[in-house]
Amino acid sequence: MTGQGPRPHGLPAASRCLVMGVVNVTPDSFSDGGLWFAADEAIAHGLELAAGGADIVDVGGESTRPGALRISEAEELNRIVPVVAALAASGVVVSIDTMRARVAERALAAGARLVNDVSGGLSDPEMTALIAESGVPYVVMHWRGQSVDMDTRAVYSDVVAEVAAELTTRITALVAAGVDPGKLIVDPGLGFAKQPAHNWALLARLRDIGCLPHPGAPFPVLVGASRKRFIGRLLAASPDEPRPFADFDDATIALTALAATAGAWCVRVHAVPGNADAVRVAARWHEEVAASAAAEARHAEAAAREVTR
Ligand code: PMM
Repeated sequence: MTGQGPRPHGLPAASRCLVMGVVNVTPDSFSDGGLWFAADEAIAHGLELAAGGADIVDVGGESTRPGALRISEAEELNRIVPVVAALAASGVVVSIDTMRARVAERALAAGARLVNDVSGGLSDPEMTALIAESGVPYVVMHWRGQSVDMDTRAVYSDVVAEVAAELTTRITALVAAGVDPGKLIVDPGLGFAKQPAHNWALLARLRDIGCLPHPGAPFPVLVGASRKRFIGRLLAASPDEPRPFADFDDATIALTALAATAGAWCVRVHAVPGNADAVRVAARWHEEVAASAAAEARHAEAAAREVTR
């Protein structure tokens, strides 16, 4: 069902899974911290991602890697505003990755078109009102607390059911506050208060994450698996020898193809071109599967008509 699922209003529409390229304007993000910390480098990188096939470029100023401490709002604004403004002025569809309402507001004023909040509105009580008033598409990620100690919250008896229930609670609160459910995108929050086994269980049941028991479902699903630790664990030569981040990109592309085939609306990735190829391959594969299923149904119908004649 790649590209055939629900789509939020106000964002690029394609008959395939979309690709969101990541620009972390941070000194300490998990896989690319410090690489694009200067505004001109971040802008050049965002333009490169767009030229390489990113449908959306996600700009973030605060690292959310496990153990990360918060930075000040002023520092976050200094990092992201010039980057968002320059990319948006160049025609790039920009998403702002922030947990702060004031940062989201400034980014929207600078031209951002989507708010990506890893806390799903739980970190800043003012975020919900901003999203309701601005009417922009909003990513509601599953989150259980700030990164500094999130690993201690990775305790589930049924991770898919609990993540779905907690996302439903967030969606109910957002819609009650006036947010249009047609603008909501859900995200299972891979790596956020999740052990590797939790991430794999969520990936295997992606459809359940979109099909929440709430009016407006199924919701578009965003998947952020790129370069996350659970991939390095899977591919480690031995448990104490994790793969370096730079070597995760081929596995990320494989996950992208699988997520697109499972109906993901968008994948959030660091290295764009290979993932942009993968979503196109998945879409063409899906198109053929759908065409051959339709042909089979037509044949079965014709055969049934022959029998009843
Ligand atoms: N992961 C990170 C940051 N932002 N946003 C969404 N919606 N989903 C994610 O999985 C996600 C995110 C952390 O990744 P990075 O620091 O390696 O970019």
